Formats: sequence, C-alpha cells, structure tokens
Amino acid sequence: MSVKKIEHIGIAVKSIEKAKEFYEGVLGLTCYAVEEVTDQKVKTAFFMVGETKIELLEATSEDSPVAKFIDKKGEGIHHIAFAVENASQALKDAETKGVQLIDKQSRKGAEGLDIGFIHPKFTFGILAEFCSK
Ligand code: CMX
Repeated sequence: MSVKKIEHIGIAVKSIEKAKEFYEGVLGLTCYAVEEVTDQKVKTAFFMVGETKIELLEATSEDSPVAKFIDKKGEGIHHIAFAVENASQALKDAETKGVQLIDKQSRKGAEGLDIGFIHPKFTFGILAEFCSK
C-alpha cells in the first residue's frame, strides 16, 4: 500500500455552526462544502488547509458514531484519513497484515470518495480511514 498524503482530519463537534466561528472567524479558513452522509449518521463541513482538509463532524442521530464518541471522550480529533490509490485494496492489505477492519470493503463517504475504516485498537488509539477517488 502507498499512502499519498493525509486527505483529511476528522474533528467531532457538537455544533458545526458553533465550531465554524473558530475555523472561519479566527483561523480565516473557508467552509467550501457542507454535506450530510446518511450512511454514517453525520453532517460534515470541509475546510481546505494546504493539501489537507479539516472535516468537522456533527452527529445527526443519538446512535451516530460521532455522538457516541463525544459522549465518551468529548469534542476533538475523531479520525485521520489517509489518501490511497484504492481504499478497498488498502483495507485488504491491512487485513492481510493482521489489522482488524471496521469495513471489509470500501463504501461511499463524503465528497463521493470511497472510504473504509480500521479499528483504533490496531492503530494506537487513532481511528484511521483510507480514502480514494
Ligand atoms: N478514535 C479513537 N478511539 C475510539 C474512537 C475514535 N474515533 N471511537 C471509539 N474509540 C474507542 C473507544 O474509546 C473504546 O475504547 P476502550 O475499549 O478502551 O474504551 C473502543 O474504541 C470501542 O469503542 P465504543 O465506544 O465501544 O464504540 P463502538 O465499538 O460502538 O464503535 C468504532 C467504535 C470505532 C468501531 C465506531 O465508531 C466506528 O465504526 N467508526 C467508523 C465509522 C465512523 O466513525 N463514522 C463517522 C465518520 C464518518 C465520516 O467521516 O464520513
């Protein structure tokens, strides 16, 4: 597998509108897209920072992984997404090396990317995502 860059950093927040006050008002970034990902039970907001994105994540239901994360750990860094050539292949490669997957195959995420997660227990406590176009 070849990781090309950090595609985005996912940050769990209670309210995108509230968090935007910092990312736009203080850091001067521009929110270029807001999208709901029904499958993942989240609303997302994206900001470009150089070649990497910040993805704010707000839960859209109480059983959303983001709602559970905030309940347990509070707001903060939720995951790091690595850009790869082929997310499904990267998941298979990781599994071959003994890593426990959350997604056996990639699925469609925000911005139409193919995404798949591997379990934080196997990545030293950081939820990791592979994504490809
Ligand atoms: N980062 C680091 N550790 C995490 C974590 C995260 N984001 N989410 C959960 N954990 C840890 C918990 O703290 C817990 O650790 P301990 O056993 O030491 O207490 C362990 O993982 C199990 O967590 P849990 O609360 O019991 O939660 P679940 O097992 O129900 O789910 C996870 C955890 C990661 C499997 C689930 O959140 C998941 O499938 N995530 C992938 C999908 C996702 O997060 N989607 C939202 C973003 C979508 C997007 O970006 O588009």
